[in-house]
Amino acid sequence: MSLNNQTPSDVPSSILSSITKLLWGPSLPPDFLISTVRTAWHSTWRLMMSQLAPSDPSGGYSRPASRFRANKLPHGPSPTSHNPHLHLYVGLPCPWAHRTLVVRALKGLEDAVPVSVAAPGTDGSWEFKFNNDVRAADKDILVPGPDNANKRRTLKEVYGLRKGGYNGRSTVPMLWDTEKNDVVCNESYDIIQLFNSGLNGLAQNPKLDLSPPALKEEIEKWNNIIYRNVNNGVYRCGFAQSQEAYDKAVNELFDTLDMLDVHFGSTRYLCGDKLTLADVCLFTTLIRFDLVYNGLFKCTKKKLIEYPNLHAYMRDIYQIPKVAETCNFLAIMDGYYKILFPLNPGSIRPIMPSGCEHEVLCRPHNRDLLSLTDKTAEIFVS
Ligand SMILES: N[C@@H](CCC(=O)N[C@@H](CS)C(=O)NCC(=O)O)C(=O)O
Repeated sequence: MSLNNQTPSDVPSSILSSITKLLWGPSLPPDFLISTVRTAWHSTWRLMMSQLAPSDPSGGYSRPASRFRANKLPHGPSPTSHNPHLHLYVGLPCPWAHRTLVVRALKGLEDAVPVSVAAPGTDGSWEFKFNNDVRAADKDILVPGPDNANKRRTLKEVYGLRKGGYNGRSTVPMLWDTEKNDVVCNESYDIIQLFNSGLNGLAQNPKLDLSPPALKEEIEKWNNIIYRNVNNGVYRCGFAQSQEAYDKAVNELFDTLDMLDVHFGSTRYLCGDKLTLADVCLFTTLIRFDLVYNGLFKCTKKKLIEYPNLHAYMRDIYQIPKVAETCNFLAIMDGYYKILFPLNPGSIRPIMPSGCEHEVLCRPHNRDLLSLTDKTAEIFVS
């Protein structure tokens, strides 16, 4: 082919192959090619991972602490406030934000706390959509949309509106005070505690208590195990930067899932017959397990569907009225597979694994038979 027939993109590769021929003959020695590319790719990967996921010296993922904690905020709304001017920012792929959507739905806080749903942009930061371009099969399922409170383009801009500005990570979930124009809190557990008991004057379901005093200690015990080994455990697998760190995380994760599967053989929810905040926190990780963590985060020892009791437990919670509408599977898969570039450079979203479909999750779970007291579901959602 003459140079004149070449497209512009052919030219650099033709120059490269001429140089290669001059230096090495007809082709590069394979060892040299592989070791050069491996070194370059590995250094680039390490650099990208250090931005995505800070690690400790052993290569283990070390999650940064949330900056705005409800209990530390001097100007947060009074928990009993009747007009708290709150607005919730979430992203659908995020398991931490998903907790707040589930508790908001169960407590019937949709009118009291309006929501704006952001979507991940190509650089991983959260942005708002003006046309709903993340499709949902069901019209009731939440989809990304505009910023209904501040009319901004990105979540970073919203964080930046607070007095004194903000340069840190613009994470979801984030609870915003529309009167004071300030961040109330960006830590999911604080937000679900506030939704559970702090806004009962506005909730359609004020009697539902997902953290009753008698169960607080047990809830905390479960949260401590599940946060480390499961909620953050899947991230410790996916973001591990050494074999040693991955092995530790993956063994702790599956040991805990094995233990939970046994536990759920005789108990309906984590703390007995009553759904609690600890169940909500476990649910939002389980619902993503086969969809994204099993493949992308290398949580490969087993699929969740291979755990009969855990899978039925997840279906039980999925089938509580209004919970399924908070689960947008396509947005979850896109959010992980298309955005976490260092883990999936080709950005190809795999086909949905069988067993993750709405129809499968609606199959009978028969877990009400395990309830010791009231055999009917404990959750009454208005
Ligand atoms: N500890 C926080 C974690 C929140 C979090 O890490 N959110 C992620 C999405 S899953 C995020 O918004 N990341 C954006 C960023 O780090 O810039 C919580 O529980 O609320």
